[in-house]
Amino acid sequence: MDTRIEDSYPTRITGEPKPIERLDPTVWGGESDGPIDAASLASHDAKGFSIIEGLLSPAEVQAYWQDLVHLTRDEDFKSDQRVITEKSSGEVRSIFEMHKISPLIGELVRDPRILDRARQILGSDVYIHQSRVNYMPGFRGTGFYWHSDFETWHAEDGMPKPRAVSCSIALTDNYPFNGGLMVMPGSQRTFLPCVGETPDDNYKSSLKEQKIGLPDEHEITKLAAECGIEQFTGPAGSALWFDSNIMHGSGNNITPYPRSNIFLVFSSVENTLGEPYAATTRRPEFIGARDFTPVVR
Ligand code: 6CS
Ligand code: FE
Repeated sequence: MDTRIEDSYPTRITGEPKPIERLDPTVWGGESDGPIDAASLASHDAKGFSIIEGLLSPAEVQAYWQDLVHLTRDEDFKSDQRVITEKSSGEVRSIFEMHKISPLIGELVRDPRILDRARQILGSDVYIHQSRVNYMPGFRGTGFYWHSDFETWHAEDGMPKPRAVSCSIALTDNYPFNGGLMVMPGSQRTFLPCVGETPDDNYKSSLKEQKIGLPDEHEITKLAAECGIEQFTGPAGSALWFDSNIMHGSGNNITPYPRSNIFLVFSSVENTLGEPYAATTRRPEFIGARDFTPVVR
């Protein structure tokens, strides 16, 4: 009997990658399932992302920012495996599992302004797949090349479907010139398989600089021509909700202004992780959580 699990989104392949049309919805809930009105829900469904200015107040953001500054100043904490440093400068690039490290962020995931939107978009109870802060420091902050998060979460964490959504909250002002996140509107409806086998312990290098799981330039060019490119900019406290499979990336930051954002990744309790679809071993749980307990207020 063929025990291989059915894989609707094969990736990390050899040979010629062919785009796959997404089989799954972008928005799973309806207007009556939460705070997002019908027009905003329809726009998120079409574009795969939505922006809410002022989701958090400046005072709230200041508290989260202080938490982050305190953490990045703690030399001992820098040796924690959840802290990813910049390849060149050694400065903090990301801190994972922030919802467990920071009680404030642990509360934020339960905040109705966040939780109710995640449940509405995913149309079910939700669990936290991953949380992180991407610090993107000034002068030497390096970006993230074009990619789909779902491609990695499917290949390396065993996430079956793109029934997950990220909420990126700006802790500092996000400008076009300090590494603001770029997205291709509507690209979430196309799954781009990537060529190349997943190396063992790939996460030890991919979180510093992703080399595997990147679509080829020809496919990125076609997608950009079809979808265009938009950018998330806005004052601290603004939030970008984006689909797990939207093509996105960010440039380097050589300005004096850090572009530090919290990322909270919600997945549906109908979309729990199995075995990796294209990797030999699971990634650590601080990257791909395996506690599928629904987040409740
Ligand atoms: O591998 C991951 O889970 C991470 N990599 C990227 C480039 N974005 C999503 C996530 O933080
Ligand atoms: Fe990403």
